[in-house]
Amino acid sequence: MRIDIVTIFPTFFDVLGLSLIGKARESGVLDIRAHDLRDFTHDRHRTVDDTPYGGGAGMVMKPEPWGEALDSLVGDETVLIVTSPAGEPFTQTIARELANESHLVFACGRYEGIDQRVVDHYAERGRVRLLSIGDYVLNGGEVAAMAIVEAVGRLVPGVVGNPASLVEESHEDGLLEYPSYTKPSEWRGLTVPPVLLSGNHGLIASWRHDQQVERTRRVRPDLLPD
Ligand code: 6GU
Repeated sequence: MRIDIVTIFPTFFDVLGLSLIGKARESGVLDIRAHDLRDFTHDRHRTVDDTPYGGGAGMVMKPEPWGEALDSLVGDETVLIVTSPAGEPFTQTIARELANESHLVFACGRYEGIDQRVVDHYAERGRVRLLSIGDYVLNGGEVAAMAIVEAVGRLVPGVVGNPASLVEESHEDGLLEYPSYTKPSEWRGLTVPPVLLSGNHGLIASWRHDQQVERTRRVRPDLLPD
């Protein structure tokens, strides 16, 4: 999968050279490139923002640098992802959809966002998704894009070594994951639930499912059917 990221802070994405995503890049499974939006400006100050029409606080990102940057990257196969607190909530379901794509382009907004015509222009010509990673405000879309790249990237075949580890995770079956334990069997007076030492795999599976339901009911009742 090819991933292009357009941002005014391309070095933000240097951390994608680490860990599993970094290994997948070295092996060629993921081709991730960060591009500096300012390289698509033509004035001496490399200006990317201006004051909002209609007034108000803050600055808006100008459409022209975005148009030049995205024209150079977006093709017929591309899904353009615009990170925005006003976007649709990003979920594991969307991560699975995006993991089937061959090319993602991320547009990371800063300030009060990108001129709306940029989204409208590319939505008329291809596939665009406005995505938010949660109900809180970040200073820009970079951290959100990073979260989406990691959530999608690890679902691309060959990125996570053992595909079985992708199955029993929070959100994969609509529930939070069950609690996990490893050795020693007693630590600071706390013991491991005896069922996990029983060797009875049917009993363990049913205990884990109960734990998932109980945890989800307690912490995220919104995920459970009514
Ligand atoms: Cl995608 N961008 C910004 N700036 N803030 C956010 C967000 C995105 N998702 C949640 N908060």
